[in-house]
Amino acid sequence: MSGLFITLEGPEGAGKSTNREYLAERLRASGLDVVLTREPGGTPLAERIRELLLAPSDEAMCVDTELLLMFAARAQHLAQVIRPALARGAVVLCDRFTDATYAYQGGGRGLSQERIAQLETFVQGTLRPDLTLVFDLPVEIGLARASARGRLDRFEQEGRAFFEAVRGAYLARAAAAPSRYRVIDAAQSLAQVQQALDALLPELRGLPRG
Ligand code: Z5A
Repeated sequence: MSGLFITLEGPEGAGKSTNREYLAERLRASGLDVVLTREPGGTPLAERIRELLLAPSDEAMCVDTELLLMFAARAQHLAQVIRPALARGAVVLCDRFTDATYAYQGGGRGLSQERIAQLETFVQGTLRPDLTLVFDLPVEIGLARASARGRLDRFEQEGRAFFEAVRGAYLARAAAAPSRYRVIDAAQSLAQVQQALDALLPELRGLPRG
């Protein structure tokens, strides 16, 4: 593979969706072939799995079902979008990936890291992101931003303790492997967050491919 795989992560309302287009445009302006995508989703079938995962339902979803659906969507996304784009040398910019599984299904739902790691290897083989940007902010700010958008999805209906665990899991992963993660203070104004992204651009453009 000769492309570059960059993922955007962070808790609720951190600004990933707001900033992913900005980052994609800045990288495209450098002449790079950028594929902007997201998880769960990124293909028609994976987007249908996303709908199952996000829709509030009277039937509680088992945590193992949730975990397997995340990886089912990921398998489809990898086969249809991510691996072909990396093979042709593109930069893949993905809004959430397996770090979200460790944070939400691991930190939030309490599933073991070992269980998640087994599925990660089964579905991804050795493929891991080259770089992960963690948009970090206090839970109460993220929840206020998300709730201002209106109707809450199945995850957004969780309580504060769930989101504190999610945030803690992201920060622990970033601290454990600092060469792969860059933590961005997402509580700042949008202009300041975008300045921080601009400061990362030389590094992103210069990352080794493959
Ligand atoms: N999930 C999982 O459990 N396991 C997995 O493996 C994966 C996902 C892959 C869907 O993800 C859910 O799937 C997610 C985790 C779970 N559930 N949750 N929660 P998603 O990424 O599609 O949905 P999301 O996390 O709910 O995204 P989000 O809330 O939309 O967050 P965001 O994209 O980071 O935020 P945003 O939409 O860009 O911004 C939110 C609002 O804040 C918006 O009105 C902006 O205008 C505003 N904003 C953004 N930045 C700023 C700044 N700097 N200042 C002020 N206001 C701002």
